[in-house]
Amino acid sequence: MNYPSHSFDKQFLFSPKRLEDLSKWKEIISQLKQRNLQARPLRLDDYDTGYLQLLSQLTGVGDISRDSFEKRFLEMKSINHVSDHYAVVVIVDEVTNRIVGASTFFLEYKFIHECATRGRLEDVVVLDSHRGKQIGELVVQIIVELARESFRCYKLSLDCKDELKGFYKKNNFSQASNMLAIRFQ
Ligand code: 16G
Repeated sequence: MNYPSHSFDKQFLFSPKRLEDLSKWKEIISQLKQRNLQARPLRLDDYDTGYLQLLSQLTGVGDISRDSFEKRFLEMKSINHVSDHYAVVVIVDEVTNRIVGASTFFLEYKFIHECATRGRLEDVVVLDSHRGKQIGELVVQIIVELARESFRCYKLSLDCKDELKGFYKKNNFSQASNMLAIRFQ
C-alpha cells in the first residue's frame, strides 16, 4: 500500500489513512472515544499542543524553539516522502485539545531475513494526569498493529527501564536480547 504525501493534510507527519486502514482501528478508536480521546499522526502545529512537554515526562527534552521543532518535523517528513519511516502517533484529549499520550514507530531496512524490515517502538509516554486509564496500552497497540499489518515488520523491538518491563510483557513483548549503549552526550 502506498501513502503518497500529497494525498493528505500537509500538516501530518504521515498519512492518517495508514492508521484508518488497520483492521483493529475501529475497535481502538472506540476505546479511545469512551475516554474522550482521539489518535492521529503528529502534526506540524503540535508545538502548541503539548507534545514536547509530554516528552519531557519521559526524558530530558531541553529548550526547543518552534523553528527547531519544525525543522526536525520536516526532516522526518522528507524521509517519509520517499517512504514512510517515522510514524509518531499522538493521543489527543478532545476536551482540552492537548496531547496526553504518544509513541513513535521507526522503520529500519535490513538485508537479513530476505531484506526484511524491523520496527522500533520508541518514546512511549502518557501524561502523568492521564495515567491509569489504559492509554499506554492503546498507544502501544497502535504501534504493534502498524508494525505487524501496515509495515509488515519481522519484529518490533524496544528498550526500556527495568520498572517498565512488566508493562511491555503484559502487552505481548518478551525479553529477547540485551540492550547496550554508548552515550555520547
Ligand atoms: C525509553 C524509551 C526510548 C527513549 C528513551 C529515552 C520506549 C519504549 N523507550 O527507553 O524510546 O528514547 O527512554 O531515554 O519508549 P534516554 O534519554 O535515557 O535515552
